Amino acid sequence: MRLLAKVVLAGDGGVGKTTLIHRYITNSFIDSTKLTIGAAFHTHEIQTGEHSVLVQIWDLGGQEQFKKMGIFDKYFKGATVTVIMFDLTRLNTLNSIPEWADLALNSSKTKLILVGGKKDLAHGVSFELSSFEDLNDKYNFVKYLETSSATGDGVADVFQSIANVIIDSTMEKKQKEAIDTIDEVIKRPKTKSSQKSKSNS
Ligand SMILES: Nc1nc2c(ncn2[C@@H]2O[C@H](COP(=O)(O)OP(=O)(O)O)[C@@H](O)[C@H]2O)c(=O)[nH]1
Ligand SMILES: [Mg+2]
Repeated sequence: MRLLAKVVLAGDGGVGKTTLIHRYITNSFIDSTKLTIGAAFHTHEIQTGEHSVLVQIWDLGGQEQFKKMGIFDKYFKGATVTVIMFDLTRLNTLNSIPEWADLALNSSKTKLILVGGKKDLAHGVSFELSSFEDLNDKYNFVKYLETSSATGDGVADVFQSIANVIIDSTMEKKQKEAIDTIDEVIKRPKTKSSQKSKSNS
């Protein structure tokens, strides 16, 4: 199966979103606060088993500070997966998770993946999905992962998880469509023409 999906990165400025994409795509670490990918989105193909998932990854490019101004409708619209990132070395970045999650869910039916970045600098600070019980009750994260773009730790896992979510969502959607079709067929009273077309097929 070949799929295409929009993936959006969210999270406060400086948590490591741009560096994470860069690490994944080029397998290198750039230690610069001014890193820009120079485009609204990056396209990348993720191979997973027999499936190939083409993801369009949207990065905020420094506009994180405007999150209260309601300019993000287009940014999140149509997203299949949103990665909400916080910084394991600045735990106040956890406080913004609900805002980012609400912004994403207000504009799309996206699934959410939570990522704690800069694991290499975190001096052992580490969480599990169960650590975020209240948040998770509300937002139902598909997964929680910790990453280091400096060492590469956990980076590939994020993108594998993204691909898996896209594959699962597509399967679910197809299944739902199939069930809807069956429901429709079952509910529809049999007419002469539908009988006829059935025997013809
Ligand atoms: N040591 C370390 N530094 C990181 C990591 N991720 C990002 N940084 C640094 O943190 C700063 C902000 O990263 P950036 O990707 O620009 O954050 P963004 O604003 O969320 O896109 C940069 O100086 C990065 O080099 C990481 O995993 N480990
Ligand atoms: Mg950035």
